[in-house]
Amino acid sequence: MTWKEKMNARAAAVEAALERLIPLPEGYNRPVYEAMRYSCLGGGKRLRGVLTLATAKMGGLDMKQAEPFAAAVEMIHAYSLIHDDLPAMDNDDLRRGKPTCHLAFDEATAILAGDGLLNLAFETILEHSALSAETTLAAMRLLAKCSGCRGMIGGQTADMQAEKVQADAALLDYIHTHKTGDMIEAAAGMGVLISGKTEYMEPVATYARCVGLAFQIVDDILDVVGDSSELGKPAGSDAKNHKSTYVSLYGMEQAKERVEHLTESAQEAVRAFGEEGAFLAELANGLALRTK
Ligand code: GRG
Repeated sequence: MTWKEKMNARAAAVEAALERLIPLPEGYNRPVYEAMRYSCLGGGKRLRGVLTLATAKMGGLDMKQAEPFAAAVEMIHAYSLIHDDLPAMDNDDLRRGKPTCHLAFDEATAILAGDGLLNLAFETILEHSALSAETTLAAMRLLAKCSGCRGMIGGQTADMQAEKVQADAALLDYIHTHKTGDMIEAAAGMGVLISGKTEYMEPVATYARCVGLAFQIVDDILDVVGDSSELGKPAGSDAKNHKSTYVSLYGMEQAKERVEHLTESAQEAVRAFGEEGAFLAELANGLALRTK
């Protein structure tokens, strides 16, 4: 199997787990489940979930046992996208090629769907983890920290500040590290923790930090050169919103060079880890070259 075939098979496994784990809409709370399923299913690259499956397998765990953790990280990611798209934040119309949640439903339902996915993520791990309480809690602790105020929410908060002041390199670095990078680190780190191979934690964290930053810089590049229909969201929105990005601060050439350098460092960090290390290295390369 090529890495791309592996990626697709694993993304399909994450999708199937989400399909099983997000309740079917019924009863008086039906709209919130409809909105959760609308935004979380049938779209997205499933990068974070696949990272959890891959690092778990790298540490010797059966990937099936990693599925609740992979689904949980994707639920939190989907919640963050729903809330990020709200009128109070980025006020976006298009996400994953479809109208954003607050347009397909309404603003209140979109807020609740995001909240619902956040809670369901932790409930999913608690209900479906087949691992020891200690291991399960270690993974949950990492996920809670990386998605919380010291992590993704912190990065989003700083990002909102950057709409009021021109971001300098330090602020931009904080935003990129926390808004995007921390969830990638949580995804990869949880796989390691649940596999019990804690000696892999440091190299995998290095890998995730490099991939996370490269991923965000590519996002900034695609906002300039990407195609809205391929991206499934509007291109050019950073410039429209006068937002500082890696490209606006350092220029396109330097941004591309940084992506290359970070990708090499990511690959170096996992080089020694056999077949799954090779998969992670190929994945890092695929993300650097992505067009959506
Ligand atoms: C609202 C608390 C809160 C946080 C929002 C993740 C985030 C924080 C905002 C998303 C804004 C954004 C477009 C960031 C750029 C990088 C990024 C996270 C892109 C989306 O991730 P992909 O490309 O999405 O992996 P898919 O749809 O493939 O899952």
